[in-house]
Amino acid sequence: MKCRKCGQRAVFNMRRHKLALCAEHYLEWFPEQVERTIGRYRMFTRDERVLVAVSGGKDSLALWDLLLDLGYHAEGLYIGLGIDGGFGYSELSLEKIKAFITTRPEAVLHTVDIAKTYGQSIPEVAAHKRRGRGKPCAVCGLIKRYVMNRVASEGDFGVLATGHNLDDEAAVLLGNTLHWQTGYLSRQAPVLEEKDGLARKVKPLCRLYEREVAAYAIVKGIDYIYEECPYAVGSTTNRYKELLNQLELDSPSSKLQFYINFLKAKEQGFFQPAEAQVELHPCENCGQPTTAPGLCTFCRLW
Ligand code: Q46
Ligand code: ZN
Ligand code: ZN
Repeated sequence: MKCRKCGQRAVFNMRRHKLALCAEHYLEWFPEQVERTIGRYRMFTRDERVLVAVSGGKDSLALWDLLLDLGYHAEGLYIGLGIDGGFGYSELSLEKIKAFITTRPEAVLHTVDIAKTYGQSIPEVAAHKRRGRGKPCAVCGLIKRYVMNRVASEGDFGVLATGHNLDDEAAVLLGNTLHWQTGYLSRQAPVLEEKDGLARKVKPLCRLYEREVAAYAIVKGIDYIYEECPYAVGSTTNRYKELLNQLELDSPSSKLQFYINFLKAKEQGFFQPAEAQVELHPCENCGQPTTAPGLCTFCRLW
């Protein structure tokens, strides 16, 4: 297959666009797509400070690398979860991030190790709390959200960016739709605006397929951790991803259409947020915004 732009040998073929590109032109095409998404949803400008949540995986490292290339002020945040999974998942993730920043001397990395900061790793907290019994994802999600918001507010970052790609978003959308989670549907978006001290949350890769992000990371020479978090293996979200992959195989672009048409429906007024918007106030212990009276869910957990 030949590159549509220059006729050289193509390294990557995107069925959904009927577009094959060589390495050089793929490295041009991909950032253009991300830049377009950032502009289309007014995610942030070059004057804003962006905190990128990095896990050591392809999506977050590709995103960070790309934002630096595009001239954005993007600093990284790594949260050490203390997850082993028999192969040192958390340690390996941090190693990949450290290797990445040696290739980008301008990159600033913030790290928060959960066990060192709060006394217990994610699997340890999960084992002791009703909320996390059996599966630590519930406590993990809560803790990550809290730490991201805290670092963003302490470091004066107005924007928090995550590496969620189209496959992630489409899988979450499928889950929310199957259960008609109207509250979640009203909040699922490429941008969640800032509110009462909580940073704006953005997903600049939300219109790009997972395999497109992986191809970008590989062509760009970014070394990332291939293994998923051991607790993600066999998760419902992964099952939804498999279903959507099947669908995509039979009819290319269906994943993208599913997500994009959902966003269009939202713009037209479907999935309105519930009337009574809950007020946020500072937690009595840590000062972070919360809807819960008294202590926030994070402080209550510990
Ligand atoms: S929530 Fe669950 Fe993830 Fe935390 S424990 Fe791993 S899989 S990292 S996105
Ligand atoms: Zn080319
Ligand atoms: Zn608190």
